[in-house]
Amino acid sequence: MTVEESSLLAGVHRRRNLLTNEWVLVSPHRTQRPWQGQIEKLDAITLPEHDPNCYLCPGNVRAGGIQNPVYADTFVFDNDFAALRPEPMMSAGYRRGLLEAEAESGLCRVLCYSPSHHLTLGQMQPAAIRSVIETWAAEYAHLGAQGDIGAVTIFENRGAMMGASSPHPHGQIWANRTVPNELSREVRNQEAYFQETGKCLLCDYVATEIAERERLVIENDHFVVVVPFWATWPFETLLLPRNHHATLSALSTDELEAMADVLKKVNVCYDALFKNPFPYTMGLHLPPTDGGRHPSFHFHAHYFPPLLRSASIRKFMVGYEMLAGPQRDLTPETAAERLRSTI
Ligand code: H2U
Ligand code: ZN
Repeated sequence: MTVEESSLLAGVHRRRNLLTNEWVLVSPHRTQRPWQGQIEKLDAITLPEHDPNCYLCPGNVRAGGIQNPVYADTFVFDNDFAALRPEPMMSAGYRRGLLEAEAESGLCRVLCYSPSHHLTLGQMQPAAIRSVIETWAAEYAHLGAQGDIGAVTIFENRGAMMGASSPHPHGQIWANRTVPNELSREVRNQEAYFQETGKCLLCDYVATEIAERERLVIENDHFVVVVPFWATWPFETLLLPRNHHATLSALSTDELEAMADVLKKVNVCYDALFKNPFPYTMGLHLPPTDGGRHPSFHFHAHYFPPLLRSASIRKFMVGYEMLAGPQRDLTPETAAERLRSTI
């Protein structure tokens, strides 16, 4: 980076998100502002291995009345309060002048990562984390193969601050008939780059981050975790395979192990930052299962953590973010440096 370029990034500037094609406003000087606002309550740190009141623990009865098996590995079930249902509630589209609606259908599943109530991905054994990845791959393949499913979104809400309903290690899987907004924008931008250059956007982006190094947080032979150049959330990260892979099922055994390794490390790193379990929404972007070919798609995982200054002070996406666009204070480079310093 030239001196002129680095001084530009030290002042107020905006950066383009390559995946969404949106601009993010960066105001590095604002990290100094005082805070007399909301202080969050922290989650309990010590949890039992089995909680008789947990809906997700092995052998317990769930809120809908169904009993969980005494599972020993991962466990997947249909969400008892699913947002999507297999049969459309409306049989046709709705159009009244400007007003438009259409039927949506699909399935929602819940995935327990482990029978142990108190574990996090960062505390699980590598083989158990591999098993979570294999379950993600199997669910994506199985749900995506159903003719009426256009996209499968796999995600985890961690911590009460991010709306997780239970501390038991778990995530969710939503399978839609249509392709949701975020995925559709990412598909469009990866496809546009591919059409223009004949190359994969995220392969080129990984190469850029490996060359520049300043936003790299974790790396091994097959994966990298970076604070993306366009990060919106203060400590947002992006986990990417170095090789061009559209889906999880394309990973070799070595790559699977490497992915388990970085999933564990990113968790440990986040928890170390404020010496507390770090809340986030983490999710995988996998190609649409709409029957189309998506050669430009490079799978990846986003981590969107809300914390800003400490374990109890979060970034609020309000005011300007709601009315104008995303804005951040500390630079992605500073965030990456702080995350790296915990390792
Ligand atoms: P969250 O913690 O991210 O909310 O995910 C838990 C999901 O588990 C949630 O969507 C479902 C909720 O509907 N759930 C059941 O299906 N059955 C239960 O007995 C408890 C929770
Ligand atoms: Zn539990």
